[in-house]
Amino acid sequence: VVDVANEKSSDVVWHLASVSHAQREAANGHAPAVLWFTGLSGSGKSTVANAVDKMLHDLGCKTYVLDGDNVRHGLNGDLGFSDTDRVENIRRIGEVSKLFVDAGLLVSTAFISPFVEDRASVRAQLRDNQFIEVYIDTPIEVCEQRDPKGLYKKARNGEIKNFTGIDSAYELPTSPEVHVKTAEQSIEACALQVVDYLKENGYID
Ligand code: PPS
Repeated sequence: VVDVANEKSSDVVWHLASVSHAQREAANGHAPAVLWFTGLSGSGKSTVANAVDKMLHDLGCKTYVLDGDNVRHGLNGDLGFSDTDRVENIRRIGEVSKLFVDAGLLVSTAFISPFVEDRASVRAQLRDNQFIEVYIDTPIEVCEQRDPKGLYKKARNGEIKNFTGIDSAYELPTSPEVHVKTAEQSIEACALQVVDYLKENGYID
């Protein structure tokens, strides 16, 4: 029995774009890329990503932020925090990021994205240099002390299961393009570190 609904139809034809990548890049005045922020809950991913977004916007770049909590209310509202759901969460975000990059934007994504393999598959789907991994490296003790949503407390009490860093894995990035330590410098300095990477590598002027 063939499940027709799940088969990719041969009637689906990929439309060629009438505006080229080069034309989009020239109009935007910068190269497109995804700034993939990864790190523990409470590490500062969203805060640094939004600070970077503001700096880039002020420089005249076309930008957007995809944020964990927001996306989980909409597009990924059907997903929880099992390993399988986290894999699907990141797969979908990867696809959405690819569309934003195709549109010529500098898109910042702020998801824990705990598994090396999932981050690697998003990278593999983009062209060279279009995936910039930004590791928000904040010790778990600091994240737990910050505990902005009270989730670490709940995880320690057993009220939340599968909490990253407690009873669910976070696989460390091995060679991130940018390595940010929020416990050692200000948010502004962290954001500047990312913006400087983009300048030094010719994404922006
Ligand atoms: S993942 O692992 O990439 O799929 O997670 P993500 O989509 O980034 O969602 C993380 C936010 O969800 C809240 N939350 C949890 N995080 C980790 N583990 C468990 N079990 C969990 N339950 C809820 C938490 O607020 C995370 O937000 P951040 O911004 O990371 O603190």
